[in-house]
Amino acid sequence: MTEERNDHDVIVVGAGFAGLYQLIRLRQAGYEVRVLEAGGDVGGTWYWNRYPGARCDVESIEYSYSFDRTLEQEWNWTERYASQPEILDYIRHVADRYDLRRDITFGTRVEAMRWDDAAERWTVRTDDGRSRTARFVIAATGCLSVPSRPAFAGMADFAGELYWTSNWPHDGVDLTGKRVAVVGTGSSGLQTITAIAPDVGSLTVFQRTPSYAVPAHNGPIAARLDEVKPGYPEFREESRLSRLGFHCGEDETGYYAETPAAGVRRELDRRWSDGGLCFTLSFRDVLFDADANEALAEYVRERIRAKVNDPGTAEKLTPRTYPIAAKRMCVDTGYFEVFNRDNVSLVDLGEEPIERFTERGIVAGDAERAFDVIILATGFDAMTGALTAMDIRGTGGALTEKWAAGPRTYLGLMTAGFPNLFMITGPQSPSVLSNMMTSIEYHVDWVTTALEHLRASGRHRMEPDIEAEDNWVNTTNDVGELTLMPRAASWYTGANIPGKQRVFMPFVGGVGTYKQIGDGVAVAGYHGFELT
Ligand code: N01
Repeated sequence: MTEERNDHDVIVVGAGFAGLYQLIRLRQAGYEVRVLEAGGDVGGTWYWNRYPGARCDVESIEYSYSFDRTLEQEWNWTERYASQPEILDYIRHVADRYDLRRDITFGTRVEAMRWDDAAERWTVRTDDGRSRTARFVIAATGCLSVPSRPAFAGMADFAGELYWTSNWPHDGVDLTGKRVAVVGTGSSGLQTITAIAPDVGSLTVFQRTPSYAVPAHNGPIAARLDEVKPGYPEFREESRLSRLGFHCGEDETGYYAETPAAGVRRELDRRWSDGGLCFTLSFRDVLFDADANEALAEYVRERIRAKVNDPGTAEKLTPRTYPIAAKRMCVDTGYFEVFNRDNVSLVDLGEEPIERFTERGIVAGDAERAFDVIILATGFDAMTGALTAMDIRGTGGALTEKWAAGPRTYLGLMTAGFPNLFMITGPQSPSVLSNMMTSIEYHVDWVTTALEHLRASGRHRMEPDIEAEDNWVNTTNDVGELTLMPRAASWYTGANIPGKQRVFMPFVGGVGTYKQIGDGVAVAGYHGFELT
């Protein structure tokens, strides 16, 4: 075996969808690349989040690579929404097909990066004590990759099994007949609860905030694939120019154009029976106008009441405290109906807060409930967590200091004072408000083209100028403030992490608009970046 070298053209951090595509593009462009990955294999989020029922909430024909026409023709998704095992099979297939693993070091977590201004290189230190250098570093570290792990009092005392959905055992867990608790009712919690309810002995759901959820209407998609595949390139191009990075039928009208109520109802019924996240685009003012938003919210509440037999339980499951879509919507496959089962019960943490864990289970309100298994689905330190978890030092100090009051980036691609460090789907880009595959491919292509431009023009250093960055931060904040989204205590704002500065982090102007801006910046000679 040859000794792995220590100096590279480019180091890519992360071997999920972003890191793998970045490796492919850089290889094609003739760069020598090393990918560093903490997990034992490729897959990123789909490698770690193996909990029962894990599934993508963007349709499989959209949530897949578009860069290779042969790949997109030869791969056949089986369901409208792909399950985690199928997505992992796909990403492994990609790794095999392009022989990617030879440039990836697995089981290695990046702990620190330091910029050497004289050498104009990054030194990257990993948890095996090793240091490598590279001219460029590309953080393909994901937006939802650092779990939030609240420390409940007495957690260590619990004598049963305790699992996090974000780091599910690879061999699976046998929950048959067991007394199971799930804490957390975001997408991960909803999917877990729906999947395990029929198998467990009893299931107790600990809910802090109820979620709005739209039905998936999942099912086989062979016929749809036959329809889309002949025109896949055009289909993908439409996605790239759309609002969310996938098709939603964006000929939507404004809410007031559809009043009186019959028109509103007709549109909501239509979107509901189509299923999926496009429900939030029923009217173009849903994110801007409180009445339009409330019309959607009330429609979902009515649906919840119709699904849940016990009115008291239905009311507890009904979201009322934040605008619909201001927190990430969930896409469900029978979640609310689960609460009609005799073996399922709901604990509203507003009425009965968790006091502590004990050897036997959980004390909430006045009651101790005993469990064999506790599952925590408590979310992530989103968007900035993976970047600030590394000790990154640029020309002016640490990234954590620079971002103490919230992330500051230019286009979500770079941050001033950290030359030659790129982020794929970084904060202040559409990222989590879009089909991640569309946004990943756009960023990877943009970064690769920028590196080629540097090389062709005999330059080797790039960073945003501070004025361009300030303008972009203001633009992102201003566009965010125009919407109802900052009104929810969501992970989009960092509100789920105690002590994290509350700032609305994604760019909400839409994927197509963002692409036009990013393309324009590049065409204008990387306007707002210093290239030296
Ligand atoms: O995390 P979340 P997630 N005590 O933050 C609760 C993507 N994803 O992993 O709302 C008690 O949404 C918390 O309560 P609250 C998708 O983008 C996609 O489920 O903060 N409860 C909330 O109920 C998604 O949005 C897919 O009041 C506590 C839950 O835990 C994102 O990942 C599947 C608590 C966390 O929900 C994150 O989803 C899975 C505490 N101390 C994930 N702390 C699909 O593609 C937190 N909670 C379908």
